[in-house]
Amino acid sequence: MQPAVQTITPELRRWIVAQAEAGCQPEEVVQAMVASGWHEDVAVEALEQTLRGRLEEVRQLQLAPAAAVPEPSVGEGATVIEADGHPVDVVMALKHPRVVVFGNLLTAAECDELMALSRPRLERSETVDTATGGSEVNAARTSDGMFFERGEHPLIARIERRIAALLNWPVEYGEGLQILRYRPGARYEPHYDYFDPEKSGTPRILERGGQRVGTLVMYLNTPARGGSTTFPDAGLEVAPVRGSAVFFSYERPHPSTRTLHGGAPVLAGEKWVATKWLREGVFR
Ligand code: PD2
Ligand code: ZN
Repeated sequence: MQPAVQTITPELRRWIVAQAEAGCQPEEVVQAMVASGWHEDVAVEALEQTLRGRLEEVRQLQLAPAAAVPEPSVGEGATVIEADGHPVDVVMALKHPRVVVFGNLLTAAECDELMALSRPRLERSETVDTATGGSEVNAARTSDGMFFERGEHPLIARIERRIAALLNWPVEYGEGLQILRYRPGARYEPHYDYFDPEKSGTPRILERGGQRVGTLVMYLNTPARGGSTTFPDAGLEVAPVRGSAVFFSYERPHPSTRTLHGGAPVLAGEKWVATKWLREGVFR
């Protein structure tokens, strides 16, 4: 028996939406709720509220305009892209989700220098907390990390110019480069890189350059085993190979972009990556 005051929980909402999307008639849903102890009037109210809300969500989704996104010039079958004077190999491209894998984006010497510069500054990784706009230690990411300021070192500035040329996206729209080091067993649970529009802290985060619209993960070493970057919705795994990189873009902050991605556990050795996140506008 349900309590006298019956509240419409998120689980109940999800269940109602699932029933509706599976083609159940409203009367059947109400009947099922009544059979499991809900008062009929509360069941009808819950159904109405939930489906009205869902309709609004779907409307907003349809109306949400696609943002412009970074895009490398791979159109005419380019196998190499000259980016700020540095030849970058095009290894693989996927349309949806938009994913492009590059080879030789960074030289071995650049990878070594990035690791050396960041090593003394590594700390247990924090992620932006969309509930508050602050940052928090995230159990889903068991790596150590740090951020460089944009242009803080000649090497960083050179890499940022190369990325801007490669992805046709202004240097000023990029966040500072993030370095992550994964030890054996460390991983990064699948997630989206855009900021969840439903979270209360997101408007604060968006004041600095708007939404993230693209990600470039560059591999600074080749782990002995494991550590690929996975895209579960595309069945894609990108092997972490020193100097290569995976780029993906997302024109709206929504799972329909199929950009769910994670870092598979590192099974042997360490994994080092540098991530460049690209915003819609100038990141200050
Ligand atoms: O290190 C990775 O493979 C990885 C996976 C998922 C990095 C990121 N996300 C990221 O930096 O956002
Ligand atoms: Zn990510």
